[in-house]
Amino acid sequence: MTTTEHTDQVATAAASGASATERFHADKSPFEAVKNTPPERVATLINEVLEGVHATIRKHKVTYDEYNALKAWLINVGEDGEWPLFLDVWVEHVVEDVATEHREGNKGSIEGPYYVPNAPEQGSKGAVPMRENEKGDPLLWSGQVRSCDGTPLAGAKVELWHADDDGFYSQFAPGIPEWNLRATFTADDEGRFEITTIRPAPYMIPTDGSCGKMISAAGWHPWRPAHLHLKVSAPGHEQLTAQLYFPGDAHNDDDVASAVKPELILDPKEDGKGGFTVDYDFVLDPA
Ligand code: MBD
Ligand code: FE
Repeated sequence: MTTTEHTDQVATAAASGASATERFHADKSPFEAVKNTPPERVATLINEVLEGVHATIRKHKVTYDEYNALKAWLINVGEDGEWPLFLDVWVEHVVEDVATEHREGNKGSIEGPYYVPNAPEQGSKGAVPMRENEKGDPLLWSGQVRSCDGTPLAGAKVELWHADDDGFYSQFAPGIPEWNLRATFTADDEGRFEITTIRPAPYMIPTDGSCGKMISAAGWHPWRPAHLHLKVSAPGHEQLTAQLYFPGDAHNDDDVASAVKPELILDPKEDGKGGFTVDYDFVLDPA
């Protein structure tokens, strides 16, 4: 098995997949949310997906070997716990587009599989929890949360989570403190916040799991550009889920998860001490 060395332990696709699957079961109750969906809608959606599959089989004369390869792969995705990863990488961006197309405020982006609620509260100004010698270029980010009409949103919550300088997320890769690079900030009376963190590394889909095998079988690449994940919320407003990116990243134009939008690329300035400062504000749509 190919694994990535990390501290004294190894990050395997199956271990991070199992954590992501467990996280999903713990935080979301999807069957509750859709239990009143009318049968006609359920039938329409399932039929259209199946018709798409049938059409592909006929058009490309899919063989029994290929059908069995698909069957084996689908079984393995579940065994590797990689359904959250697969769906968030190849499907969620369209759900997100549809869910937010009415917005006038900030563009959002997908949540992905690695959000954990209730990260430690740091007030309006502070550093995200990090290790004593956390690797990565320091980043000081100042911003303000406003409503669409320009009103500052005092007390808005800014939840931030991101990968470390090796591209690993706490609680999903081994050997990282529980809340490393995860925090909740509360905007001050003017809706402002100031966050100290480090620049994350690009993220690579694990190559030893089922998603990685599909990627290499198709001749694709496994990379997401470096990104910060956010959820921004304030009473009376729609919650914003977003990601922010860094200019010049090799994968801003071909993110495997199709989740980059030009409005979400930061404009960091060198601080002359090896780090960066950046300003980025959020505008939330009234609910
Ligand atoms: C990530 O870090 C991520 O943000 C997404 C969407 C999918 C896989 C890994
Ligand atoms: Fe991510």
